[in-house]
Amino acid sequence: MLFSIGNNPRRKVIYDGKAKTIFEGPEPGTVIQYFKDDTSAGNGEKRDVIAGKGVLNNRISAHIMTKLEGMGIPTHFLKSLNMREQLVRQVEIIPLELIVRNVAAGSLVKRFGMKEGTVLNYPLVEFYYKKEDLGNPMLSENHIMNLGIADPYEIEEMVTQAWRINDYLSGLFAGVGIRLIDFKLEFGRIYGEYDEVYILLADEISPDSCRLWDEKTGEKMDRDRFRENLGGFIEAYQDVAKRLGLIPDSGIIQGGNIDEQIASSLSEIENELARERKLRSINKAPPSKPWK
Ligand code: ADP
Ligand code: AIR
Repeated sequence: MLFSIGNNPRRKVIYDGKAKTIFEGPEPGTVIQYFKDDTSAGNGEKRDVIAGKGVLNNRISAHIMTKLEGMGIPTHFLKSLNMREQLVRQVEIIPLELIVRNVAAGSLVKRFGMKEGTVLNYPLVEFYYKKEDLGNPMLSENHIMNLGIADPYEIEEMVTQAWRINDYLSGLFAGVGIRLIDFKLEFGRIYGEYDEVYILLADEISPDSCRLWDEKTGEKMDRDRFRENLGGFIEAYQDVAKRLGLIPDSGIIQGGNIDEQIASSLSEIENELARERKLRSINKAPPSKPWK
């Protein structure tokens, strides 16, 4: 297999993050996302390695991105390559985290003194600056424009997609007995031949980036299990994957060990629409260099 291991010395690392490594892709304009088992909280202050987390997140994110593409939301995801890797379009990441919230939890509770579990009257979209040395501060749209992070057209596109993603994902998870409390999105730009801009959903959507509560028991099924030392972390992630029908009911991780045979035999996920879709440019003006 051409792309099999994450630390293949022949492959160029573009970025080594807390949860994923980004490698150079096989074709121009593509990169490979390698999902690690490294787990962190509080911007990396608390860390651990939890066997199988990367495999589950790779699979869950590939599934969700493909579903979103089917809803007409352009994503970076192209196809899964193996149990830990996926081929995605390389984008210029817009250094923002869009957080969508349906229910008060996490930093919303801390910042505004709300009671955890309060259903929000109006789903909320917040922006945070993806800049760890500044502590990822919260931003307004006006900050985003003034700092030159994104322009009003791009902001509108990201927010519109965020609402649609929230509607779709709330239904997807409700269908398997899970409440979508909140989640984080990242978007990126790609440029067309006339320098027109297209916005794609990037990064991952998984229990690392969402808050997911069991509908009946209220049990947390996401990274808060790690943040709050609740135990049963990998079991919860595995349960999410099982309910979505992405792994067999017997699971792929037992007693802290991943069953490599089952994990590597999981069917591949391909986002056929991503190759076919004619992307919609959010260009503000007609192409400036039509002769190019
Ligand atoms: P962190 O940067 O917080 O350590 P990760 O470990 O998840 O996070 O690293 C993955 C990095 O790859 C993130 O910084 C993310 O913005 C970036 N990224 C995600 N999708 C793409 C893409 N399609 N093209 C380029 N970079 C991407
Ligand atoms: N998140 C925020 N930064 C990174 C991630 N993954 C996610 C959290 C949570 C949501 O964004 O996992 O689902 C809101 O986080 P918080 O801490 O602002 O309440």
